[in-house]
Amino acid sequence: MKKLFVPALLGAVLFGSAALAAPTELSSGQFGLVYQLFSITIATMGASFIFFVLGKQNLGVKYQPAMLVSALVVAVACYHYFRISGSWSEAYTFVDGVYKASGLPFNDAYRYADWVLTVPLLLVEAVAVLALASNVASGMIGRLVVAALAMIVLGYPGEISLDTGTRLLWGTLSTIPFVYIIYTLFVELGKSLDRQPPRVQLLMKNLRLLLFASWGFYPIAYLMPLVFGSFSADGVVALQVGYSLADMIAKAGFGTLIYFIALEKTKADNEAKPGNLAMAGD
Ligand SMILES: *C/C=C(C)/C=C/C=C(C)/C=C/C1=C(C)CCCC1(C)C
Repeated sequence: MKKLFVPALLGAVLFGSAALAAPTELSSGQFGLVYQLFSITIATMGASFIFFVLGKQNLGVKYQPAMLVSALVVAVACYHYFRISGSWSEAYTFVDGVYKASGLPFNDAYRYADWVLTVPLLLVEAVAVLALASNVASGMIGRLVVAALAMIVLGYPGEISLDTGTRLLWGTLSTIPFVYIIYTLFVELGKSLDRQPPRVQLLMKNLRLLLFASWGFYPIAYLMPLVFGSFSADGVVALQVGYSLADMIAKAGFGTLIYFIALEKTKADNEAKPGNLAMAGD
């Protein structure tokens, strides 16, 4: 199964990358909003990379790999936002007070290439945190990663299509593995809650909320071109704004919460050690 998804996706990305449409004209407000947001996203990803690398030192050894994965996720995203932002600038030229299509396509395939790398890493991160809290089935991460790749591969043909029916069809197919992932994480995160100290419990509840709110944002952003009319200026702006906000929360925000969970657990481990050896470890 896994062997099929990767070549299929690479094929889709290569095939589709030249075919991405962008509206022929944007107001300077529309162009600028997306441009500024890409810029803020680059800054957020870069700053959180430094935070995760430096913060790792404050954590117990067993919590450090999760921070390393967080750092990788935001580094990969930072690079891709550079490319996305560059492509956005190249796709438009400023003429007579408006931004007109330059003829170079806006290449949104960077976004899907980014997801192929960062979504499996985020799942590894989520499962790593769970593994510290409960006995997670060993096959779970493999199934989640396959589902994530299926979700992205199935979403891509719809993303690059100008046709409403095509967009809805692939979007619906992509939602099937999406629901599986969300359901699995919801159940597993719920199970691990009772075994946590109260402070960690509250943070884990916030983590669950953040995960569902941010991941749930992607399919909504995906629908924006349909809400505003297929590839209208407003639709494309709403889609880019939605994906960028969701990415900041799902990557930088998620990693930051995991840092604070790991910090609390490190403290709890240290408190448990000297007086009560029998209780140490979890
Ligand atoms: C860092 C990037 C993340 C966490 C990306 C997550 C992406 C999704 C949850 C995308 C989901 C989609 C659907 C559920 C249906 C429509 C197509 C997608 C791919 C936008």
